[in-house]
Amino acid sequence: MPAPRTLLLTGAAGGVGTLMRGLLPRYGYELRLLDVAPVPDAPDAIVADLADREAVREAVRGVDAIVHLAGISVEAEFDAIVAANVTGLHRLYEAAREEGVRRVVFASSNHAVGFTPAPRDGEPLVPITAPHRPDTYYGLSKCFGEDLAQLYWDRHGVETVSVRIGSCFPEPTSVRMLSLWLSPADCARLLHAALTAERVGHTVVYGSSANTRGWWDLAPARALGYAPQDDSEPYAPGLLAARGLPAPGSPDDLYIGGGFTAL
Ligand code: NAI
Ligand code: 15L
Repeated sequence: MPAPRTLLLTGAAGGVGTLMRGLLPRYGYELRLLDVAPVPDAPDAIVADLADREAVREAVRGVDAIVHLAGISVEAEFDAIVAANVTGLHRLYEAAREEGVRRVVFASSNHAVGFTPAPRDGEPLVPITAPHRPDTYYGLSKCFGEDLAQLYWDRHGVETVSVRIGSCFPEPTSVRMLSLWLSPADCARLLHAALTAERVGHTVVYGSSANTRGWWDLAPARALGYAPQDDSEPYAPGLLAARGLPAPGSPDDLYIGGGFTAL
């Protein structure tokens, strides 16, 4: 598809949204911002809940693509998760369909496959074909999101790249994150690849940097044109000295989802 120019960035007030507001314009995008919370230093941002059908439809009108980060990003009460991450997501896709927006990048999560065993040294990387194994209601909502994206491709021709983000923060802050870290710069690279790749249909990829201790097969993301430049390894000596390896049999030792599997 032609490179999108105008993007709706939902969740613009959040952690990843704030980082991407700084980085995505370097790729030539013009951003329209939406969040239920006010977006600092962005007086033009749309302050609206995903539940607000009219506001969401107006927000998507005229954009070339959507980067969808908004939603509850941790474990919470089931009803709250459903409102934001299930009903809210449906509102967004309906608006995209109605307004003719052809490409969405959906922020899925490692917690959609959180009960997948973390590979040991020498074991194969986790393939993208690994089945859903949500570790929380939050992870379950991301499984739903991936399936909703598939439905909107098959039924309505709205393309999506679902990115199962590992841990996107300025730096890794735990030993587990050494395997899952997605640096902000690599996140922007991956979003750009997902926005510009041809004919993605619905494609699911893992989203991490090129971590020496990485757990995931990044081939599907690389096939979109993603070329990660960062590696968490420089943070390893400090984190290991401060925290040591996860205790054998602990959630961080056993599972990709780490502590979420024990909430
Ligand atoms: P965050 O919690 O910092 O930001 C989420 C934003 O969505 C917030 O600003 C919040 O106000 C907004 N929001 C929540 N409910 C909303 C609603 N009903 N309507 C409109 N806006 C709403 O989360 P973060 O860390 O920035 O994550 C962004 C996305 O990426 C989330 O979907 C999260 O699940 C996903 N993700 C993030 C990871 C990370 O490492 N930060 C890892 C895996 C997935
Ligand atoms: C996520 O899905 C969360 O949104 C984020 O806050 C982190 O907890 C991340 O996963 C992680 O697993 O490190």
